[in-house]
Amino acid sequence: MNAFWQTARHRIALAEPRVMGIVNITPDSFSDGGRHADAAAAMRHCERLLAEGAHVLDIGGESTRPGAQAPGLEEERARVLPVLRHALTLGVPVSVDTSRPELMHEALDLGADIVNDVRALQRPGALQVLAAHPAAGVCLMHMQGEPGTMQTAPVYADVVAEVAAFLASRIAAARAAGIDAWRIVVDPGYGFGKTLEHNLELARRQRELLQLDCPLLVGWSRKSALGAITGREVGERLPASVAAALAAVAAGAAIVRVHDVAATVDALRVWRALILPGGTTSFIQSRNSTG
Ligand code: HH2
Repeated sequence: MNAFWQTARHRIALAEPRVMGIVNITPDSFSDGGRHADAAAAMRHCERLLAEGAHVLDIGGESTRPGAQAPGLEEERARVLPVLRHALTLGVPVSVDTSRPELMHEALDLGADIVNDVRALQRPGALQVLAAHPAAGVCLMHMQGEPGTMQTAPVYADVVAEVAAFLASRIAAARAAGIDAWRIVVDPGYGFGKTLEHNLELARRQRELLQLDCPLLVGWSRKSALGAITGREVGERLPASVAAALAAVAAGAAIVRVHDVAATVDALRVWRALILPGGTTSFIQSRNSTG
C-alpha cells in the first residue's frame, strides 16, 4: 500500500491520518447548504478550515444528498472556480468534488491537485481528463444509483463484496487509462445508495477493502446514518461524526472527509497519542493489518 497520495502539487504523506475539510458552495447541501453559498463566504471558510488544521480542502458545487437535483454545468463552474482560484493560493492540496469532465479539466488546468468523484470517473471523458494531467490525484467513490433515487431501495447480496468489486473495476479502468497507482485513493461511499444496515456492515468490515491495496478515504460527517444511530438532527451530529471518523481510521482509513475540522483534528491527535504511542510506524502497521 502506498504510504503517500500523489497529487498535482503536493505528495500527501499518509503515515498519519489526514483530514480533508469540506467546502460546499451549494444552496442545498444536506448539512450546510446555503451557509457558504457565496464565493466570499466560501473563501473565508477555506481559510477557517486551514486554521483548524485541515490537510486538504475539498471544494464542491453539486449537492449529492439523497434526492438532490444536479446544477447545470455553467452553474457548477460559477460556484466552484472562483473559490478554487483562491484556495489554490493557500498552500495546501485542493480537491474538486465533481463528476463533470469539463469542470475536472478546467480545474486541473488551473492547478487543482485532486479530483474527488462520487461517480468514480464513469462519465465519458473523465478518465481521459485525469490521464492527461499526469500528476493529479483522484478519489474513486462507490455509489449505487444516482443521488436523485439512490436511497429509494438499495439492494445488495453482499455489500462489502460488491463495493470492493466495483472499486477494483474502477481502479483497473483508471490504471488502464494510464493513471499511476500512487495517484488513486478509494472510498466506500457511506450513505450513497446504502441503508443503515449496509453502512454498518461496510464499516464493520471496512478492513477488507484494504485488500484493494489503495489508501482509503471515508466520509461519515453529519450523515443520516449517524442521525439514525443517535436520534440527532443534522446540526447536532458533531460528537457522532467525530466518533465515526475515529472508528474509520481505526479500521484502516487514511483520510477522513469532514465538516468539523478542529474537533476531528483534536480527536485524532488524542487517539493517536493514547492508542498508538509508537507513532507513525504503528499507524501504518495498524492500517495495513487486515487482522
Ligand atoms: N460525501 C458527500 C459528498 N462528497 N465525496 C467522497 N469522496 N466521500 C463522501 O463520503 C462524500 C463525498 C456528501 O456530503 P456533503 O458534501 O456534506 O453533502 P452534499 O453532497 O449534500 O453537498
